[in-house]
Amino acid sequence: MRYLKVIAQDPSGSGQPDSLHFRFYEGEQLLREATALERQRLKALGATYSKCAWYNTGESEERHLRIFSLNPSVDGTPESVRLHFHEGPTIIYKAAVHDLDNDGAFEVILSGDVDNDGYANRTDRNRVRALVREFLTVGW
Ligand SMILES: [Ca+2]
Ligand SMILES: [Ca+2]
Repeated sequence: MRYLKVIAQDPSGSGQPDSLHFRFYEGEQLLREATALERQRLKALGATYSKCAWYNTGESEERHLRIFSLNPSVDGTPESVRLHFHEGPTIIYKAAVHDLDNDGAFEVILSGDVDNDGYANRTDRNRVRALVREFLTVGW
C-alpha cells in the first residue's frame, strides 16, 4: 500500500510544530522524500496538519499521519481517502472520506476529533476535507 507520511515536529519546544516532513512510502519502505515542487504543493496540507496538534516534541518521528487513497475501479478518481493518525506503528485515530457515486466529490466524511481540541464537530470535518483535497493535488 502506498501512502504519504506527514511528520510534524517542534524541535524548539515552542508548543507549535515548525518542522514538517513529507515522505512517500510503499508499506514500510521509504520510497523518497517529497521534491521541492511537491513540498510547494503540500504547503497547505502541512498548515492544516499543524492545526491537528498531532506533532512530536523534539525531533521524534513517532507521531505522524499516513494518508492514502483507494481507487478499486481504477478510473482516476479515488472512491475513498483514508487518514491514519499514528503513534509509531499504532493507529491512534482515523478519518476517511468516501465518494459513493464516483463523481469525484466526497459525500461522506467520517471524522472524530482530528484536531484534538476536545470536540468532534464541523471544524474537524472541514480539516479532513482540506487534508484530502490538498493530498490529492500531488496526484499520489
Ligand atoms: Ca460523489
Ligand atoms: Ca476537534
